[in-house]
Amino acid sequence: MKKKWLSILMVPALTLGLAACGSGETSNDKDSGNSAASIGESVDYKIIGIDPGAGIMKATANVLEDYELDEWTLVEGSGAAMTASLKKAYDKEEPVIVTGWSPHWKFSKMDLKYLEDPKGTYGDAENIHSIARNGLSTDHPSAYKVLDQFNWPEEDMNDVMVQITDGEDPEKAARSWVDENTDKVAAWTEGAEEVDGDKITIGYVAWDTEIASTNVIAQVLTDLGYDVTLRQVEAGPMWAGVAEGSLDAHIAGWLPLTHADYYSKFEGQFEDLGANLEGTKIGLVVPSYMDIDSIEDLKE
Ligand code: PBE
Repeated sequence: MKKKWLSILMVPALTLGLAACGSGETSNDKDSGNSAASIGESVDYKIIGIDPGAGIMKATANVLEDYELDEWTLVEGSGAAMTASLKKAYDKEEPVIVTGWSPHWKFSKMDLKYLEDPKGTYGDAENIHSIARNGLSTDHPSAYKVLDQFNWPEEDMNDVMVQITDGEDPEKAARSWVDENTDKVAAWTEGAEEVDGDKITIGYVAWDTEIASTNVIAQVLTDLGYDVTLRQVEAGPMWAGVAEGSLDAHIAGWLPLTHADYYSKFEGQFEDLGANLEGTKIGLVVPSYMDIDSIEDLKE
């Protein structure tokens, strides 16, 4: 089936007088060079980004430089605005390019692909780390123990994310996951004593991955007797908050590369409790129906 957007792409190609080179074949011929030009025009040379503090924004700025994509703009927004733009384009089979990451529910709801990154600017697979403020182990040993023992595979996080995407309230989605996975939760709380209403504040950024994980940890700590406050902040203030002690912890450290700047800026002022999820990825994500495979295809 010929995709709708392919015919849309022919219009700019025609106006540029390039159609003669490839005519009907243009969109399917990756070597012609014409399809790359058309891709840029078809999305107005825009990559839909997220919040400016996200590590993926800095990485994507580096990508634009490394691949010499001078005519391209990285549009700032939010995680929610990015998925809304993606979904809107996807439903109409229109071209769209977003900054994306895994795990993420978008891959279970849409047929998407990462653009290859032959220069490796986005780095290899990473892990998500739990980060505690200095002194947490003595002030709140039970919470510290839970955060230290917390780890889950991508599929579990995805279960929670998908529930939230389907309209469930994040707190309720986390609650039902915790209730249904008591053995996994028991491993995280092993050896952690119950407390009596001790206050603890966890920071997070409104990325879908972190909304899911942070709400789950909040439920687990609440069950242990903590009075948990979740504070939604930007990425910079999240790292700074733990370093300064206004936040007790966050479980959203994408390392070693995505949050490398924050990590080195505050090194010594937090405790890295290690990975809570292994094998994450960041990159440029497009619908599978788009006729490009590599970031290099964006270059004219
Ligand atoms: N993310 C999701 C974040 C980390 C979590 C990839 C959007 C970032 O880029 O900083």
